[in-house]
Amino acid sequence: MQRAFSTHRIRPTRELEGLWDFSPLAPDEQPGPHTRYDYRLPVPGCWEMHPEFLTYRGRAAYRSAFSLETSSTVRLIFKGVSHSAVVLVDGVEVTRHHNAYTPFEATVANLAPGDHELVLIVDNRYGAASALHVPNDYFTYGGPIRPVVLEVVPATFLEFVAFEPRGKRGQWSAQVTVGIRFLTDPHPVRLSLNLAGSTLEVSVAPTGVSDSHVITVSLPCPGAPTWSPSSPSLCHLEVRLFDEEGRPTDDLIERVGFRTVSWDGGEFRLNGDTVRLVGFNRHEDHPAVGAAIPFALMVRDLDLMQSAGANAVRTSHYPNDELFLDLCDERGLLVWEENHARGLSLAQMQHPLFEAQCEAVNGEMVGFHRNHPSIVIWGLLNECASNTPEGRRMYQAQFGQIRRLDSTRPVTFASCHHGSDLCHDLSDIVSLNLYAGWYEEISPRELLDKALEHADGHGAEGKAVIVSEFGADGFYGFRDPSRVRGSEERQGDILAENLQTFLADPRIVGVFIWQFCDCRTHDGGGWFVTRGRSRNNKGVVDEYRRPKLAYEVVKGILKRR
Ligand code: ADA
Repeated sequence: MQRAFSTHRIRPTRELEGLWDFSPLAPDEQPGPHTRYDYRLPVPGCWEMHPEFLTYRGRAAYRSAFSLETSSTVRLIFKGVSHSAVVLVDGVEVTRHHNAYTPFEATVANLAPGDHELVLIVDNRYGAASALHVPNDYFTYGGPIRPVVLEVVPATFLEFVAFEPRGKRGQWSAQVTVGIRFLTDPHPVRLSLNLAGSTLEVSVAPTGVSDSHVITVSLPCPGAPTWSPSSPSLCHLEVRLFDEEGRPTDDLIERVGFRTVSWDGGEFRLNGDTVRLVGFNRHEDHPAVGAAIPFALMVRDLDLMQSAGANAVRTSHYPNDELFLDLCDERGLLVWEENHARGLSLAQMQHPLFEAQCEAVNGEMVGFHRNHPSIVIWGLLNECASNTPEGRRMYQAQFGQIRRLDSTRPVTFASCHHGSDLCHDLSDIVSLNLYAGWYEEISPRELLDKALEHADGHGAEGKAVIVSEFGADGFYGFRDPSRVRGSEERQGDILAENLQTFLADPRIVGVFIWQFCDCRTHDGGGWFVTRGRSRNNKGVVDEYRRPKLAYEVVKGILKRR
């Protein structure tokens, strides 16, 4: 299931889910007629869920087929392939991509009627081609972890629709940007836009020879409902494309919400009202499905988070599945969505592909996800080298890129360099990861004061502050009356003290508990040996979503707020 609503009424769309042929590949092997596909694996899915590939790190080919009634142009959309992909249609490469957690597409023109072969070469190795996927405190799986979609498009089709709400309750209007793609010579076209009872017809006369044309229009929508956590009203924005005879040839439907976000004066406001974000950091991980989280499990995670009293979630440390974001839109859960990077050292940031791969992820994250009203913060580069001049240059570049793409949401990053961070002046909101009582033997109040004192002297003064992580290990089922480290009791104590301290401080506009569920980590030496069970055990529920004592502790505090 790719989305929670239909994105087309006219454009034929099918999801290529099911069992695909599967074959592991040698390092330089190209799939071809010689390839023996001895396995059938589910798509979406991760190969680590198959008993023979539990720890396989390498290359593999997934193969499927599709058939076309007539000569057609198809658009293949991959919602997430972990972690690098090469796509072949009938043996010819049509696109390649790095990063598990953002969508990408390939348009293949004029395919003949009949059967076609689709091969996806997936690589989950670390190394020279991979700056963002490194052995880390979460697990990088192998495979198409999110849906694959096939659309049949006309020679001129709608490429994207971007929505920006303008105004306020009772006086809403929309700024809508539409991308049109011409596979033949650009020619005049007509569009209609429908949103919240308003309609607009637009004639577009592209100039030049570019195969893509972008127009921006304004649509008054005075009657549009306002989206808020307590009343998450959504509207369908339907764009249609017409041929010269006035027949509709293509469409694109988005689901949007009218709301504003503001972050000046040390506050965080939604529709002008002060809101405090309270919630969890969440990894997309489960022992039975890896990172290929099915719809029912997304719903379960959201039920658990919301019934604990959360109004927000941070997609640590990568953009999430669009279906999850759809659910957040529907439920009014506020989302901090962040790009893909966790704890990279300066040397890792100096990987020759790092900047280009980040730029691509940022573009895809904002480009594909900007229409979700639930996303209220963009985050970047969690705990990377923001304490070095070279790191600062890279943070600055990425802040600039994201702001150029979207100026309607604040941009932040979560810092662990208390006392030495050089980037707080770049951030709209200052976000601090504070592990008082766990990594640091200090009270939450003292650690927060220490971190703020430095931050305020380095560009944070007057800015809203979020405690973006705090937490402690708690091994599910390990109860101990002496409340030792790792016991469920101790985890509950540490979370309670931190949470109560931060909630009592009016400057803190958001708190995100580390973390919602235990997650698998890289299985290695060095600091990874501190990860008992090769898991990050700081979840308030374990990897199977069984609540720990801490879940009830947090719920008790949040419900009393
Ligand atoms: C960091 C990091 C998280 C996680 C956490 C921990 O703050 O951002 O991904 O690794 O520490 O559990 O130590």
